[in-house]
Amino acid sequence: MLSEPQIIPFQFETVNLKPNDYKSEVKPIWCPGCGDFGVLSSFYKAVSELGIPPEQLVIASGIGCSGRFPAFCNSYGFHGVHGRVLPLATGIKMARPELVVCAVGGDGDAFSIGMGHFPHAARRNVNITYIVMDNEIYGLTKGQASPTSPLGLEKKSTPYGNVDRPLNPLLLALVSGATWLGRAFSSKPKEMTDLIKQAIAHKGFSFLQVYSPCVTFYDTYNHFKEVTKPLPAEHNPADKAAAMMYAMNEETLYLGKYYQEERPTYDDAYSGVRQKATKGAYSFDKLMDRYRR
Ligand SMILES: Cc1ncc(C[n+]2csc(CCOP(=O)(O)OP(=O)(O)O)c2C)c(N)n1
Ligand code: SF4
Ligand SMILES: [Mg+2]
Repeated sequence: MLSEPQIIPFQFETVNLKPNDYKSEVKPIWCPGCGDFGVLSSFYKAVSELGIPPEQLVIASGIGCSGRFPAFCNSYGFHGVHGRVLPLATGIKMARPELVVCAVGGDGDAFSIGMGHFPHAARRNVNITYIVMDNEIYGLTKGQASPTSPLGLEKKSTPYGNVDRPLNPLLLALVSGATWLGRAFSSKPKEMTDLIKQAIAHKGFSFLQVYSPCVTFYDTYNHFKEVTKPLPAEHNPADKAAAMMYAMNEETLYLGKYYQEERPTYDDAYSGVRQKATKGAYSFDKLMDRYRR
């Protein structure tokens, strides 16, 4: 069952635009059938239904096929360097807290080179939305194993089978302190749109893992159709232990909203520090006083 997102009071007037109004003039160059097309369509729909003015929306990305995402959106965008999307998005949010900031990227970008940033963004509860298009492979560099590739996967970088156990992004986010967690599948657009809306509407660090198959280097459409299932209707997203239990299930991969909690955000906490810093012992005026005497 789809749930209504709780809309945060945005600091701007919402607008009435169609999903197509969020499309840029740049046409996606993904391979036909790539799951990322579905994620992009759901994203257009989600921001249109939330009424976010394009000039109040920033999309930051890392490097990978998925990292091309901001170019296809009529909004502000920043295609950063590999693995650094979270510091980038954090900086944007700290400098312009009134903007809606979304970070997007792939599983390699997020959990290989960018891994050091993930638990920290989660524990700080930066008020941004992070959408990881997880195809369990490095797509852009033509099919090497990633940290979410299954054991035994035979690909160019693992011709005798992958011996690295995959990590579990949802569990990692949960234990690190993310305050909103969900999982979607690019072939389930309605549910995915609803989850993107909820993730953006949540005040705090929202993490959405989207299974988004790479048809060219690792076609997992049939696999995910078989093993995914909606979270049971009775699951209470305030129950962290239950969220953990569902996230640990490796046979059935549950889709939906796993967890949500309200906790002060990093940007709010930092605005308190800023206020103190302008008046306290280390304020610019107080420091300058030393030289005025
Ligand atoms: C510093 C650095 N190291 C390595 C690369 C090469 N590189 C580009 S994208 C990528 C991985 C892409 O995989 P993923 O993040 O899963 O994105 P996908 O293409 O699957 O969407 C790598 C290793 C790079 N661009 N920069
Ligand atoms: S290589 Fe894979 S991830 Fe990249 S655009 Fe093609 S299908 Fe999508
Ligand atoms: Mg990938």
